[in-house]
Amino acid sequence: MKNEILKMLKEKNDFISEGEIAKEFHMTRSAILKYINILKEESYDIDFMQNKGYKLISVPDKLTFEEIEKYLNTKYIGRKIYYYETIDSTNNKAKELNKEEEGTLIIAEEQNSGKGRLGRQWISPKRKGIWMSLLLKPKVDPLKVSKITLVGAAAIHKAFENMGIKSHIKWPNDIIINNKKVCGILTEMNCELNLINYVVLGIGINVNFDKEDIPSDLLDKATSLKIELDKEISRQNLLGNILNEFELLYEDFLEYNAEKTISICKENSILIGKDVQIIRGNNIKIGKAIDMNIEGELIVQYENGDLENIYSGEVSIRGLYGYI
Ligand code: BT5
Repeated sequence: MKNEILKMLKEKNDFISEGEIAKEFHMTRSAILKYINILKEESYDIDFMQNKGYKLISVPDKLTFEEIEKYLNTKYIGRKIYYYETIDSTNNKAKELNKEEEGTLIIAEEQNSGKGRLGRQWISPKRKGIWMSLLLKPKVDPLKVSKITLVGAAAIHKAFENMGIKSHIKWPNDIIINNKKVCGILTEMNCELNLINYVVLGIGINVNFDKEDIPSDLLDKATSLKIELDKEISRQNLLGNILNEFELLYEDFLEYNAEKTISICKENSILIGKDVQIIRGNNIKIGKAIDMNIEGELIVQYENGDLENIYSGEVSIRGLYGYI
């Protein structure tokens, strides 16, 4: 009922009398007041005037379904959202919720054990970023799952572009602005032989970080949209945009082997054409990234002319002179 009252206040965008609300929802004035107070506790700013009623003044900067719905035009991606103020890791929660339907989104304002790849830590301060995981159930060969990371990267790149933000994709799981990482992706899968039970696509985006939010040891390689653009970015609008772009590219992945994703990742790659280090544990080789194939593998050429197709997940790629 609280959400219905909120919807009514939003639609009216002006004062609305207690009588009108009471009539619409068949409730008493004290019941209305109870729900208004709950909304206020959730940081909705609601004005009240004796002879005019209630008016919604402002909504909180929260990534709840109610607040992003107006930006969404998806069929199933993000249509059900589990929202948390604080959580250990949205990827862990998504795994717990694996029986939910495809497209369910787990989102938190803050993670206290955010995870990167290979057990690395992902810093996720409160309300400064988008920390989310999508539950997916693609009916494809498990070998194709690494491509979903690229679908996520391409969707984020496009959403940034829609909002006038220029970025590059660092194969396979980073988005880069001005040579620093603004977003990382962690894809995890649960499968049996050739059947996928579920995939969790975890996305972390540094949106409104200030420099002080970045630990000193990451300052040379991490950044945020706010730092690079010198203004706050609406997380709600950005999240809606990402989910919209993701659904289109995910459908292309399911039907057409992700042709659109591959071309976005190729055209906006920060690695192709550059000398790179290919790091497998303690083994480091130097080569040049020359292309990406339709399977989403990075093609590297070594000094002796040999070519290698690199499958995402098996290696780390670094530029020769620093992070990129
Ligand atoms: C990644 O790992 O880039 C994947 C990050 C995925 C995070 C999301 S948030 C929602 C979901 N729930 C989770 O628990 N995780 C996912 P990797 O390529 O391994 O990069 C990790 C490295 O990036 C760390 O070792 C740090 O050096 C650096 N790092 C940590 N936090 C960062 C941040 N907020 N921004 C940029 N770099 C960061």
